[in-house]
Amino acid sequence: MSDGTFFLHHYEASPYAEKIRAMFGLAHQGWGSVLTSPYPPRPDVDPLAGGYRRIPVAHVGADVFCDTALIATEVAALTGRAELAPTIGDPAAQALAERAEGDVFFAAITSAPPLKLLGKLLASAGPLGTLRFIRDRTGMMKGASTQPPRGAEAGRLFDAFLADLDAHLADRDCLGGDQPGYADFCAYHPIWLAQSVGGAVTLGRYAAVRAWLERMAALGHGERREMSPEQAFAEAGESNPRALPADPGSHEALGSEVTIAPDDYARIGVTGTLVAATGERYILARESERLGTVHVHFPREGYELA
Ligand SMILES: N[C@@H](CCC(=O)N[C@@H](CS)C(=O)NCC(=O)O)C(=O)O
Repeated sequence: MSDGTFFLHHYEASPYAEKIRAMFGLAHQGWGSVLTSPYPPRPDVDPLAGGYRRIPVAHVGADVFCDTALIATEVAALTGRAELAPTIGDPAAQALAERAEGDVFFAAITSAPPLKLLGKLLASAGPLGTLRFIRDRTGMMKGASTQPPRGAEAGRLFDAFLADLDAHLADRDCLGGDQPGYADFCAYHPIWLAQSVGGAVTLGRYAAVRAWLERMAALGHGERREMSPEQAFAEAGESNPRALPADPGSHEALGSEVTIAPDDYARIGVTGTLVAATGERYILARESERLGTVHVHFPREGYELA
C-alpha cells in the first residue's frame, strides 16, 4: 500500500522541477525528493515512466505523472489549492505563461553570456559532465519540432518578455492578481534558470519583476525529504494504481497498445495499453516484473499518440 508520499524525480538545476518545488513551497506541502542525473541514462526513473526522458516526473504509489502541467493538476488536488491547476483566468497572464514556457524558456539559456554559461557548467558537472551534457542536449533538439532562438535574437526575446512582465506586474502583485497561481510558476522558472546560468543581465531595469521574483523565491520548497530510488520503487511496487476515471473517454485505441510521446522536443515514446483518454489526460498501463502494474499519466495537450 502506498503511504501517499508525493515523489518528485528531479535534479537541482532543473527549471521545470523548480516550478513544482516552488508550488510545494506555496502549499507548505511535504514531498519525497529523488535526485536523478541531468541527462540519461536514468535507470532510477525509467522503470516508473517507461522511458519518458524529460524531468521532472512525479508519482504517488503506482501512478506516475509526466509533464509539469499534469503534475500541477495533481499538486492542486493534493493540496486543495485550485489556483495551482493549469487553468489561467486572465488572458494576459495566460499569454505570458505560454511565452515563458515557449521561446523564452530556451532563450533563458541561449541568451546567457556563453563564457558564464560554460563556467557554471564546468563548475557543477566537470569537463566530462559538461561534454556529455552538451552532446545530450544537442541530440535532444535534433528531432524537435521547434528550434531555440539564438544569439542577439535570444537576448531580445528574453528582454522583451521581462519588459512585458514588468508592465503586467506594475499594478498587481502576481500574474493573476494578489496571490501566486499557475501562471506565476510558469513565468518564474525560466527567469530562475536564466539567473542560475549567469543570464537575465537586464533584470536590474525591471523593478516590478525583481520584487515579484523575490516573493516567488521566498516561497521555498515546502517540506522536502530526500528519498532513494529504491524507496520510490518500493512504493510503486507495493501499490496498485488508483481507480481509473469513472468515464475513461471514448478513444478508438482504448484497450490497445499505443505509444505516447511529446510533440515538441525529447520525443521519446512510452509504450503501454491505453486505459483512459479523458479530455485532460492519457493513461497507459505498463507491466513489469519489478513493479507490477503501473499507470503512466500524460496530459493530452502537447503529446501525440501512435
Ligand atoms: N513540458 C515539459 C518540459 C520539461 C522539460 O523540458 N524539462 C527539462 C529539464 S528542466 C528536460 O527534461 N530536459 C532534458 C532532460 O533533463 O533530460 C514539462 O512541463 O514537464
